[in-house]
Amino acid sequence: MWQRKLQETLAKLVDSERGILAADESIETVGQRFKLQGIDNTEERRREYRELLFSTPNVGRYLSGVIMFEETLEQHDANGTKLVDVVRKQGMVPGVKVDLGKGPLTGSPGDMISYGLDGLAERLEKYQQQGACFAKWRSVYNITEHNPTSLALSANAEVLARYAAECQAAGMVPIVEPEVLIDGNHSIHEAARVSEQVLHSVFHALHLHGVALEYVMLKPSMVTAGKAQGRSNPEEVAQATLTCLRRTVPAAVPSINFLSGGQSPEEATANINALNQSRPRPPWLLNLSFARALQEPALRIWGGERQNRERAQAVFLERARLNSLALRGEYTEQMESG
Ligand code: 5MM
Repeated sequence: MWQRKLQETLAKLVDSERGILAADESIETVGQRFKLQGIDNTEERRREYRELLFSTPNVGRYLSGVIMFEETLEQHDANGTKLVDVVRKQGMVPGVKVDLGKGPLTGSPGDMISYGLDGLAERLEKYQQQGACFAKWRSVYNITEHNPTSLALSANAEVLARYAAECQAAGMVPIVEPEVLIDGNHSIHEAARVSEQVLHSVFHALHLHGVALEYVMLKPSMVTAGKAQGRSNPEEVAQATLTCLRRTVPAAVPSINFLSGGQSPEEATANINALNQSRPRPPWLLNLSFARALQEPALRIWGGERQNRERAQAVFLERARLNSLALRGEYTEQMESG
């Protein structure tokens, strides 16, 4: 029974030419993004902004789903339509971020652990009544000389697996998001080593908790050098990322939807394109679930001003279109100027 429900959601969500928009920034995170553009972080501003994104004409051509923040599930557009229904009318599936943020992992200085397992089953039930069909949980891993420790690897894998098992039991597709942070001066080889450890621990825990991998989506970081080293070459990123994924992710997983993690929009699109040009093809779809790399240009143009709304929507649609081309391996950087 639960398998049928999960399969129905996956049939709409897993799409070789449409990505997933992450619009699940918590109030604090959206506040940081708004502050850079001089926009007040009020509930009404957040509602207006999310309405702008979800109601962009034709955006459902390029996006199959939207990850929302729990506040957004209850909000309406200017005409009184629930934002969840605005998403649905575009042919996109509504989902929700269900972790409750993160904090220091006691006993492991420099590492973090995500919160939200207590009461999760009740919250999943509520989110489904509000219209969400899938969920997302993020765990975060720093790369330093000492991090992540083996404790951080096992503790975060454990919570990701417990979350995924709860979601499947509740009939919601879990997106499992272990984010290896781009911050720092580490090499791409170091990022590859850590990413392999992280994914290995996560899939071991998913197995221990009896999570059916056919009904899970993975949202990892791409393997890149640390931000202080500058932009990595897309072919190198694709090769390092695929090597890591082939060693750790079973073929049963239907789709891998990368986060952008602080890459520029152009860089993230070029990397997705290189991943999809790689041969031989891997067993999973190589897709995306970006927040910043899809939203940044539109947010900058909107700037909180009503008169910029249509221009911001046009820019958002174009970013989604270019990423859709990248999913087919048909994107070139020359397309950016046009
Ligand atoms: C890594 O963040 C996720 C993907 O976004 P990027 O493509 O910008 O890296 C994103 O879904 C993230 O989980 C949300 O922005 C929520 O973050 P917070 O920190 O507010 O929970």
